[in-house]
Amino acid sequence: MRRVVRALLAAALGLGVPAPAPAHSLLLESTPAAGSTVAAAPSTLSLRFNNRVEKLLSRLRLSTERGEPVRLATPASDGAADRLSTPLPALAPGAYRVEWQVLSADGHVVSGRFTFRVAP
Ligand SMILES: [Cu+2]
Repeated sequence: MRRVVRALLAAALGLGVPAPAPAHSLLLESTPAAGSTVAAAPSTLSLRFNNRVEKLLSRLRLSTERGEPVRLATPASDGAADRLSTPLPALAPGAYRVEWQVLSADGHVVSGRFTFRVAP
């Protein structure tokens, strides 16, 4: 009896385990870099991933340290397949938060966030 319960439990848990995903997107680097302070306001926000991302189904969001959204253009659909880039408006000195969400080549949605600072 107990063995049956254990087997059922294992089967139920097994359903929740995702298949191995070698093509899962990871953020490798960005400009500005995560946690960095840049001396001059950057003109472009660029994120590089470990593989191709579906740009039309990916999102970049930027907000100030007070949580006010900074309006961004749609990430460029040209350029390298593993990059998301968008031109930035003139950023005042202060801290900014980048939130990204991408659809990986393997179909998984991956998201993350980081901050950078524009020096006064
Ligand atoms: Cu994945």
